Amino acid sequence: MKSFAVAAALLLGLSAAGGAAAADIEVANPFMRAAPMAGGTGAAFMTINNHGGADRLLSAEAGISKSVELHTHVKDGDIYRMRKVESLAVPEHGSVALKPGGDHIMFIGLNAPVKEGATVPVTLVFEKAGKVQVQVPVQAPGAMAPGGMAPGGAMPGGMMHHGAKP
Ligand SMILES: [Cu+2]
Repeated sequence: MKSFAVAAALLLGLSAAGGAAAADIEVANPFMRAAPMAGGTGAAFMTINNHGGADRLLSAEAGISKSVELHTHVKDGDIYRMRKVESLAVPEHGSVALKPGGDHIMFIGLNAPVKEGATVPVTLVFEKAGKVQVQVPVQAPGAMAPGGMAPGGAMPGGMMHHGAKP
């Protein structure tokens, strides 16, 4: 019994001292792109600022699609392909930028078209900080940055190829 109490105290001490708390996570400039098709995919981008200890983004949850995955882009020859990742590291007192062409949150199997001007509630699930709610505004298709900035022209290569598709 004594060793159990010591272990419990240790665990309590660790959870209080280590890692990030939800209050340490601050999400800046979230946005996603309008997606015209039910059954299609969508992507959300944001900057995650961590004012606490090292943490990991484990998953994201949203009611707009069948599944939500964490994706990154990897170069495959001349083409950048999206690939699912199990988690994204959020460094101690650092930040992670989820942006077009890099890491992003992927919505797969949209229940309905996602319209420009709407707001999509997304829950980020962190290993240490737990759940963090983000309201993600929907911008024009192909938006590259928050605030309604559209790309100056079509991106070279246009559509991203989806490497994670079965
Ligand atoms: Cu993706």
